[in-house]
Amino acid sequence: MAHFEEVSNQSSRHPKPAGLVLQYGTAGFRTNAKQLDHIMFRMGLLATLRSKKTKATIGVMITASHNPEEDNGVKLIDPMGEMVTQTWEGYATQLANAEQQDLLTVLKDIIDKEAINVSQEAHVFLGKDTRSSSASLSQTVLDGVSALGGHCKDYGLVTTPQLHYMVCCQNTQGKYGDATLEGYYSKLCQAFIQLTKNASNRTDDQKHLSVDGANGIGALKVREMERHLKRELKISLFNDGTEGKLNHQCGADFVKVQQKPPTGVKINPGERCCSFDGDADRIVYYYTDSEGQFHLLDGDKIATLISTFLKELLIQAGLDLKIAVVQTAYANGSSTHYLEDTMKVIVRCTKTGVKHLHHAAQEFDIGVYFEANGHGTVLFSKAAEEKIQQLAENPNISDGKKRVALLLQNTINVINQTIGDAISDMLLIEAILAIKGMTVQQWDAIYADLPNRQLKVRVSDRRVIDTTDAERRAVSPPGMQETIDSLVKKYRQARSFVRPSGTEDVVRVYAEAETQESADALAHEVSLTVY
Ligand code: NG1
Ligand code: ZN
Repeated sequence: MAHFEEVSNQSSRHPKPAGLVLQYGTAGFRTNAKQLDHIMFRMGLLATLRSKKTKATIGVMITASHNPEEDNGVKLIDPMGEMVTQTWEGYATQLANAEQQDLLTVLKDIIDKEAINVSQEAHVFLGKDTRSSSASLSQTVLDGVSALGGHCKDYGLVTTPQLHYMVCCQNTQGKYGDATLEGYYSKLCQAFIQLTKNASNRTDDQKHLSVDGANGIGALKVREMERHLKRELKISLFNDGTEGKLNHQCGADFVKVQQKPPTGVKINPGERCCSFDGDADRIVYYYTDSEGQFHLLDGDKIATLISTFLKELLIQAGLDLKIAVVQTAYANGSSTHYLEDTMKVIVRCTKTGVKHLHHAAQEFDIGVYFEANGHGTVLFSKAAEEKIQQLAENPNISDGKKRVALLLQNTINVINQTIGDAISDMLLIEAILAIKGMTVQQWDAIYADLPNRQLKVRVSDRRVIDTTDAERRAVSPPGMQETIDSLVKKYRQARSFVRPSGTEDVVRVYAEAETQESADALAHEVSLTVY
């Protein structure tokens, strides 16, 4: 077949280093950028096949998120803007690891297994972050797409969630919005401005927010968006990439893991600040108090704020919709208690990785999902959106209920439901704080986090650790969980678990306890049991 000759010719320009084995992990392929050229070519091929199979547009995003600038990565986006399915993650790994001479065989195997009509048209949307390696790697994806006769629209520099959004808009024929950056900014910002009309007398201080752009793509996109905000949100942007290094001593991951403010941000006591990560799909908030003490408001606090707001609106609207919060093992124990015992919302715990949270959230009318690190969004079922629309259009309801229905509609519109999105989450949080007339301190005071610590341990083979119960318990190596259990018993309000990372060659240790000293000591002791 003509295409295969072209694939064969082109692939010799993007050879695989013999013996190199990489795996499509939680966030796609991710490693040092120098090892990724052949991967990009092959993911261009695979995205084209996925498009032929689904008869829809598929996304390819080049980023390594919060990892260092020297790394890069790639992930595929399925038609509705969600992560690619598990079977295709498997194909991605097979294709990535095929030695040069076996590439066509593996490709044909996928085509046969999936009964793909190779002459079907294919469309791919491509995006990249600001890493220095991203430009040439994205050219290589283009080579892969064209080798199989696919069409590629290159969006250039975009955040990961922006590309997810474009793919969803394209495949829903514009029902979700226009598949353009202008369309994205105007949908989100118009909804934000409508929401803030429900906030009375906002002062300039309340409209002001400091944003740490992690020296990445999020900073560029915040700048692009600003004029759409019509001064309803005044952003002081720090770490905008003009001086500092991507993710270095800054960004959401740094702030969350180190539990301290990023460098490069001017923080005035009491003022709201937030940090994005390197591809702007995560956000965390924080402030320092008058004593200089740092306060972090992570994904758990964000999920609590959003679910409280939505639950109140549903009660006011008289809508009987089932709302749930989806978390992972990293969720602070205090947040889970607060949500279950005080808020009385359903809480689910899934494995780490947004695809797991996303799927669990889809089971409810409204599913709020957040990883503690600030990656998350809210999903509304079709039925929930319809009920809200019917209420908004009902001529017989009171003005009060009408206002609540419109609030819910604008809340839906400010949210990027395809994936966690720092920009969209920021607008939603800012709108909620404005509407509730709430300061960051009042938000923080909803519940007190249990002190916690996260550590990384380098081991020779992290795969020897196998877990169960949403990664909260280790089933191998034998005896390890029993040791962890006995260590946990030494401390009050303590919890700890270990799991192999899906994105780095490390084992992660998490511990929480009544005091920071206990959490630190427990994390340290548990890390010594990992070998
Ligand atoms: P791993 O490396 O599997 O722990 C990390 C994050 C995930 C998720 C992915 C993808 C933690 C503890 N883990 O996964 O939540 O965001 O990266 O970026 O934050
Ligand atoms: Zn990210």
